[in-house]
Formats: sequence, C-alpha cells, structure tokens
Amino acid sequence: MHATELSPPNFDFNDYTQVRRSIIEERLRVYMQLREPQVLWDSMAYSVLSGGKRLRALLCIAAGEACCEAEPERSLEILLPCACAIEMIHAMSLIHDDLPALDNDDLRRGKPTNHKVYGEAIALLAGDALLMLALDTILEHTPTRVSREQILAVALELTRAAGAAGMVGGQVDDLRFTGQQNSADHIYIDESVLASIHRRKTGALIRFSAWSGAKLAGGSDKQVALISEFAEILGLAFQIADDLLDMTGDATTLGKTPGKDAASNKSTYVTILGEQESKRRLEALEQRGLTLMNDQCINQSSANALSALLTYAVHRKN
Ligand code: GRG
Repeated sequence: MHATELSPPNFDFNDYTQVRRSIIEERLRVYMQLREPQVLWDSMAYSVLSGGKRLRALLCIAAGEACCEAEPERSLEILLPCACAIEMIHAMSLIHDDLPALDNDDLRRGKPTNHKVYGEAIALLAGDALLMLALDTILEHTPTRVSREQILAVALELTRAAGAAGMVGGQVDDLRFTGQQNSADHIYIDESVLASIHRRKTGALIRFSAWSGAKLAGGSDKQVALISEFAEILGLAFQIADDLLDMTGDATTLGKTPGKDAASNKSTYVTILGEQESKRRLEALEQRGLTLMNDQCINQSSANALSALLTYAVHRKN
C-alpha cells in the first residue's frame, strides 16, 4: 500500500494547522511580553516569535487531542503552556546552534541569526534565559486541574530531553563524530551511530512533544506508548528529510543556508545511505507511522492530525 492511501481522506491539514498555529503564536506573545533587561527580552522574542513551522508545538497539541475525547478547548488550555515551552527550547537550541562556536550560521528562518543582530554574548544569554523560561512556563501556567505530580513529571522529562541525555548530548556527539566545519579530523561513522546522534539531538524533543501532550491530556499507558512510538518514527523521518533538504533545497525556501553538511564534510543519512535509499527509508517510515495511527485506542479524528503532521514532516520543502 502506498503511504498516501493511509492518509486521512477528509481532513483539512491547512485549516487544522492555521487555527492552532495562530493560537500558539498568540500565547507565545503573552509569555514573551517585554520585561527587563529589554535587550535580553528583545533577543529572546526575536528568535521565539520569528515564525517557524511550529511542528513540535502542533505535535504536542495533536497528541493531547488524540488522547482526549471530550472538551477540546479544555485540553488546549492544558497543552498550550507545554507546547509554548517546547518552542522556547527549540528556539534556544537554534540560537546556540547558529553561534560561531557551533554551526556559525548567518541565516535562520529567512532572517539574520540571533547573534548577527544582538551579538554573541546576548545571543548566548538569550538562549540561557529561554531554557529557564520554558520550565517556568510549564510550572507557572499549566492549569491547576493537572496534578502537581503530573506537571513535575512533564518538567522532569523535558530536562532530560533537552539535557546531556538528549539534545545537548546528541549535539556533542554530532560535533565529535560527524565532523566540525573546517575540521580535518573527520571520523566516518555508520548508520547506527548517526541514528543514536539524531535520536538525541533532534528526536528527543520531538518525542517529548508528543509524549507530553498525551501525558498532560491524561492519556492511558497504551495511548502514551503508541504516541511515543509514533513520535520516534516522526523524529527519524524528520531528520532524514532534513538531510535531503540540505542537499536539494535553496536558501530562500529553506530560510537557512543549504549545503552546510557537504561543506563541512558531515556524515548524514544521504552520505551514508545515498539519496535513493534515504528516500526509500522515508517512505517506509511514513507507512509505519500512518499504520500506527489506525490503532483504535486513540481518538481517530485527532489521529488524522498526527498522521498529517507525519506526512508534512516527510514531504516538507523547508
Ligand atoms: C537544549 C540546553 C540545550 C542546548 C542546545 C545547540 C544544541 C544544544 C543543540 C542543537 C540542536 C539542534 C539545533 C538540532 C537541529 C534541529 C533542527 C533540524 C532544527 C530545525 O527544525 P525545524 O525545521 O525549524 O522544525 P523551524 O524553523 O521550522 O522551527
């Protein structure tokens, strides 16, 4: 069966994402209201409110909705603080990733990178502040009808997804194993090492996004496990698509500099598997994810949104 045959027939993805994206943007602006020191908050807002696909926040919301039959508006209130916190962590990781000490990039989301506008010191500190604001947002703004125990479990999991066992550790191994820009001592790695790097660097926050949505919405163990498995598939597919886009995309569509992987002699799915095999893997991952979403243990109309997010992550152009 072709992946698109499993896609939801009567589901308007544009409509779904447009409505939720505008709610996410509005709520982010509330949490990002200017405080002192102004230059710090300007720098934080510059990166958080600069668009982006909001894939992770949408995933959190869609996962929560898939575990919650009744009262979608009440579930949205429960999910929004966490969904926004995830976008803050994502934004801070992009700020730090673009710094000269890491990727040294000038362009992000079609605009100059944070440090190009605010300087390296403020960019670094804006990232630090966003990291803490993310936890603050979950702890302060998650409605009190969610138990403190549940909120703490979500906050704890976020620290792990972002920290040494997750994004930071994955980024460190990315630097160590897949080559640094202009580095002569590039080490060739196999697919399992690459997968381990991306499971942490990119996959951990994507998995957390779906897991936290399901958890906060009160999903059963079975629902939470199914959604986590789905998100792991989505995370891997997202990364393979990213590697392909780095090779084929252009700066205007991508909003960032293409060809960085090849320029820095980096190992990617494309260099390890080749373009055709990478595309075959993507197709297989999409099919697996879509099949998982047919499981009747989750709300099927919301499962449509998760399926569509996977298809979007696989076929996106930026
Ligand atoms: C999390 C404490 C902490 C530190 C950050 C720098 C670093 C440590 C990690 C790097 C993580 C990183 C930048 C991974 C790349 C992820 C990636 C492919 C980002 C692009 O995501 P999209 O396409 O971007 O969803 P938009 O702009 O749409 O939001």
